[in-house]
Amino acid sequence: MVELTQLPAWQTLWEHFVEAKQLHMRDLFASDPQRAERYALEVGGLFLDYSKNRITDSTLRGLMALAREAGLPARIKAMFRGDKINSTEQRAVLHVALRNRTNSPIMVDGEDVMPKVNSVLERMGKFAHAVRSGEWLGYTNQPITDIVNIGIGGSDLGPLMVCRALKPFAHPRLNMHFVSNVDGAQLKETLKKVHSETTLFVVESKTFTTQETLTNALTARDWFVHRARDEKAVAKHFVAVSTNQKAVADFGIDPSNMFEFWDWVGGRYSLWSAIGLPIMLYLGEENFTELLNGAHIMDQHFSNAPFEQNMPVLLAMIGIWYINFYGGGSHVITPYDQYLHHFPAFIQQLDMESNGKQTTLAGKAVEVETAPIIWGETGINGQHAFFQLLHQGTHISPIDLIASLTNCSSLPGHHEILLANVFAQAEAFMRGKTEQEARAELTQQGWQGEALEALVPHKVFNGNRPSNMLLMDLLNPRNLGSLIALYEHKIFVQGVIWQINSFDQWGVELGKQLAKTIQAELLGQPLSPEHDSSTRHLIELYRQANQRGCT
Ligand code: G6Q
Repeated sequence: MVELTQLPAWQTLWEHFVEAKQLHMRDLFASDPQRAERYALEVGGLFLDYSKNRITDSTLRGLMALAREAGLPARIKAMFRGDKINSTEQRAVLHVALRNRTNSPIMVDGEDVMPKVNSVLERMGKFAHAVRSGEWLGYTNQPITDIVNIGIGGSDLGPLMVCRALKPFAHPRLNMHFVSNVDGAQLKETLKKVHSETTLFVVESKTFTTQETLTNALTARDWFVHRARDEKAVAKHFVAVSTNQKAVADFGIDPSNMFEFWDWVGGRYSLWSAIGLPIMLYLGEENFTELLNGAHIMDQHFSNAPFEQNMPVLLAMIGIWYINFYGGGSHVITPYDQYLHHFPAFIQQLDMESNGKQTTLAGKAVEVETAPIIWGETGINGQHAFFQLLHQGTHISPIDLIASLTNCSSLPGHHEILLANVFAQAEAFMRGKTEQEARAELTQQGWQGEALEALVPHKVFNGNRPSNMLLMDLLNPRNLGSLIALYEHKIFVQGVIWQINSFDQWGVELGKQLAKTIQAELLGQPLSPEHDSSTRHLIELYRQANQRGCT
């Protein structure tokens, strides 16, 4: 594999960058009245306006050439075909199979995975129907009113984000709770809100060895058995989602209450699998299917559309332009939609755990920056907090602005304010305010002389700050499915360009290993001589505090 920095397109892009970095988007818009029209794209229910980026036709030509030279067409085919592209774990990467609505065969180790996928979906559907209809009864013959999902990372963030995003589609009887943190506060506060007789616990863990999840699940089980006074009642109130049947059985959950998935589903890509069970319970089978349909639309688009009109490829390559050429190592996600409150955190894991890598597939150190730091918050709140840095700070942080066009709020006036703000922010980022404009504005307000001149520099906005506008007609299951799949594929494309494996996560291991030793030491075992002085001191502080107790 030719190294990225040796590819001809990489060199050409650097030559182009020397000129391109002088350009201002104001001028690009002024010189091309068709720019917004030309740099826009619609896929399913998603509309992308990428015109407010520091790009020209030459930039896009160069970036698409780079994608081709980096072997992207072959890598896309390899993923969809079920090749073991997660090479460090020797696994296929097949979240696309989970939403393969055409059911075309996808082979892993000589076996078509589609029958297994469909059979688990069917079981999930039956179970969800039983719970939602009130047919599934708790140990005192009452229907379920509360579902508590216990899981962390990929076994939490996806279901959490989707359930919160699609709350208006939820069953009116059901309340959905999520417990991920091993800090007992989260479980304790959740258990205060629910009743053992009407609560269903869904324990989600791909490996079923994750300490946080198993600790929370055991505590929840004890809490439940203490109230039900009957071990057998657990079968009506605990189900598991895992790839590890033995560990589920050892934990005490009847394997007939287990929903299966497979090692070719990565944790952060797993909401489409049985890990989506809480989504199906809360929103119903039909809405879950719509979520899959939306993702499938994006999958088909991604694998078939020419790169120049391919939404994930465009977003990924424009991202590469900023990260690797402008040196902008941060990317902001701002939904102008309260229901998408958890979306930035979900994308943060998806991107940073996938592409936060420093070793290429060939085992060498990468020569370029990889994953940007992903951060964000609902946009309108962000405007009153961190947008100052985006407008006048010294970093380049491209921003994705996400909103729904149709006003579905029953509260008059709100949606217009929201949308006016998202459009205005994109315009302000692009256009900025020149010194001349700032001076004229202040003069009109009555400022003059030294006071005027002292204020002018502070009122200048350089503009030329990149943003992508992602719009949906409505935030519904189908459009959300497409939106999530868009980011999944964008991240995959960037991983291909950087020649890294986007589907492992060895970086989370070291801390876990060390925590095991420290946990024993907190409980009184002698301190390991291998600790540094800071860690030893921290452990001592813990011991002293716990001798004093909580009063
Ligand atoms: C995701 C990661 C990670 C994982 C959690 C939970 O891709 O691998 O976030 O999902 O560590 O793991 P389990 O599902 O095995 O409990």
